[in-house]
Amino acid sequence: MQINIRSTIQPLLVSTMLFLAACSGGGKDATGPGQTLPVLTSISVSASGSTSITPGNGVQLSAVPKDASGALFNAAVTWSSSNTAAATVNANGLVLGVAAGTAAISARSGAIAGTINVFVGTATFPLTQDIDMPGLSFSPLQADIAQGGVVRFNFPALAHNVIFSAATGAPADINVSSSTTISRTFLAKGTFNYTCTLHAGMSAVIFVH
Ligand SMILES: [Cu+2]
Repeated sequence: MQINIRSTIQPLLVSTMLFLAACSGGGKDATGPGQTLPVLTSISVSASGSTSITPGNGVQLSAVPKDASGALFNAAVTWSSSNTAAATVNANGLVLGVAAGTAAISARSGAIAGTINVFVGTATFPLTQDIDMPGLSFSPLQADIAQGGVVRFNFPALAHNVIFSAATGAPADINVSSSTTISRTFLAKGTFNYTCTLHAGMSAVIFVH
């Protein structure tokens, strides 16, 4: 990118020196006789992946500053988000989804900026989830469900129980059971740990979103 500027400047050197002597100054907007030094005209912003993301997930953006002819222009950019409640962006253009919404992510250098819209959707979680009990364990060990979702505890021939840790909105415990399926509905969002008190180390967790 530096090469573009130099290759334009050097042929201009003699005439520019005369020009600068007359004008005393001249930044990158200075013009020499018959020629114009390149100036930053646009910044194009692109994404390495989908710009529809979910909270907690991200997408990498890149910015390409260009001059009027479309050639690369050497300029550092500053990233910003129009809606940090929906998505944030770091100094390197990495966007992180925060919550549902839309954010215009901009790369700016002086008066020139490029923008791309990022859409943050809420992740969808299942309304039903089966928990099996192979051996002396719950499976899956971690389950994510939507608020109001139902978890079906599938008890094998070997007896277990399901005892929830104290938590607001935790459903009723399930007493020692075998060869049956017993469901619990999770009406509150939160993290619900549970154990089988018959078997040491047999514990798992349900995240309600
Ligand atoms: Cu058990």
